[in-house]
Amino acid sequence: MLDRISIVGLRARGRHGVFEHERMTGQDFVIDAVLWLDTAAAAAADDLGLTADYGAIADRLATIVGGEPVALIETLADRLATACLADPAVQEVEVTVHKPQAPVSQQVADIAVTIRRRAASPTQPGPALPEGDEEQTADASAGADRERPVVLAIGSNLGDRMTNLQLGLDVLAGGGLTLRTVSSVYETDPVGGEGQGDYLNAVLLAVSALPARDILARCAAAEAAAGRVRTVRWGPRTLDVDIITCGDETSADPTLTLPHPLAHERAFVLAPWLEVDPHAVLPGWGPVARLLTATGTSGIRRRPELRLRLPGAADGAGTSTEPGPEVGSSCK
Ligand code: A4P
Ligand code: MG
Repeated sequence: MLDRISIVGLRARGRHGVFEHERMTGQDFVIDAVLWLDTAAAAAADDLGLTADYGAIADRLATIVGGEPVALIETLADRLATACLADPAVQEVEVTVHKPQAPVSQQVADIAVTIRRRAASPTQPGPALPEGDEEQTADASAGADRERPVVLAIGSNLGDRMTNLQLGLDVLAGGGLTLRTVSSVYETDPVGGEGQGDYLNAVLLAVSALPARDILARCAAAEAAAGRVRTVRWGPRTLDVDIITCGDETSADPTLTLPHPLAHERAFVLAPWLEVDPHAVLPGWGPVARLLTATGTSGIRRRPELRLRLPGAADGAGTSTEPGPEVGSSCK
């Protein structure tokens, strides 16, 4: 028998809908989310870390409502449910999206859609591993009981790129993955995939005792919350989250290759990583400073005026929205 935490009447402005005027002017959406989870351990220890942090979840929901517009409230509800399930304590969720100002010809008090979703496993939703990967999975989980440094790279080149990146941080944080440092944001020329727009990239330093595959599941949940749909390899995306390193773990599994197989040649990973860790070493490849000298930094522009906020950080530095014209300084 599970317990319930309810978030009721969260109001946020969004631009969701099929009509042009809905995209232009926006309207209020009201969200209810019921989270099913076991709160017994948290209650016994009186420890927030053992339950769902409803404040953090409410922040994520508001970010999604205010973020990339979608046509259907069904789609919005699905993204909100995914964000709730990214908290590993949450086993099941019911999300209601109210659209009281929906443009319908009859006079109505409210239009709402309610969906119910369950975590893929008792603890964490995540991508399924291919058949026959059990042995590899066991390897990837080795050492899971001790905390180790994790380096993540995030990138976006579709929609409101800063909102997508911030949402990525918000969904990734917590539940066993502690974000410690976020680099500056870099505007970068797209690598691979013709005819797509520039990316915003950043690197996150984190620590975690989670098995690498659980961290990958959190990456997938963050991508899903930002509305990522996998279409073209190396194609444009609202949010891409890659694990660059997970301690000194190595894996050749295509589902989770560690270190990331292309990190050594990607200036859009190396430059922000070097910024936050001048002594960084990419296992198997050597010092990041040397790798960056080899790749060079053309096509990489630091955007100091764009700032990402570590979830829970009390420094008051909010997410900067993207100003219109390009004003970023060149990266050496
Ligand atoms: N996967 C395996 N290892 C990892 C890992 N270490 N971290 C698997 C994350 N995922 C890993 O990724 C495909 C599969 O890789 C996943 O199912 C996961 O199980 P994807 O994100 O679905 O597909 P993708 O991103 O289109 O392909 P790929 O090969 O992962 O591309 P990348 O390496 O993510 O590169 N240019 C600029 N300037 N900035 C960018 O951020 N990003 C890309 C995407 C291309 N060009 C870019 C940028
Ligand atoms: Mg990727």
